[in-house]
Amino acid sequence: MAEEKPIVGILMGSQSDWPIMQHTHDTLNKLGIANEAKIISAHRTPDRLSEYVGAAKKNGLKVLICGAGMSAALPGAVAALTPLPVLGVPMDGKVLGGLDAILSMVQMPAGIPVGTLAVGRSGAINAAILAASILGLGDDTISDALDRFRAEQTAAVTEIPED
Ligand code: RP5
Repeated sequence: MAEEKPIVGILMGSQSDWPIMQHTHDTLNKLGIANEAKIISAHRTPDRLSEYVGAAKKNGLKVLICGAGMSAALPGAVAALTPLPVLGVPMDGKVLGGLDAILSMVQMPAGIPVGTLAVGRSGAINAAILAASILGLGDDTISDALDRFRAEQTAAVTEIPED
């Protein structure tokens, strides 16, 4: 059977971001949302960035999720090149525990938004869930998958803490 065409692009500035961004990939898979992951750096691979993002909408991508650390320029540079929704995930485990990255991502100039999530694993998971919320507005299958995901999450929370 042919693979489904990705509708979410997961971009990251470095291979070293993958252990965190894998949570985005896994969560999108749980939600049944076709996705692809690419290493694209605003600073180290600027041509790859403009080629991929320039063609993203035409290629059927609907949301781009960008993980980056340190100066974390990737989501801003991506957002500058496309009208698609861009979500940013600041990396932890780098300098200043990710504070540098979140401040860089969140401080976009008016006119070019990046939806910035929490630092690290929580942000990576929530970026996938937020992408599902956006996509679910126009897709009942994704909307239903998100409802199920949230119901299962609620059912998994025990009322009494275990030893
Ligand atoms: C950013 O700086 C990347 O997103 C990554 O978090 C960091 C560089 O990491 P290394 O490739 O040096 O591990 O561009």
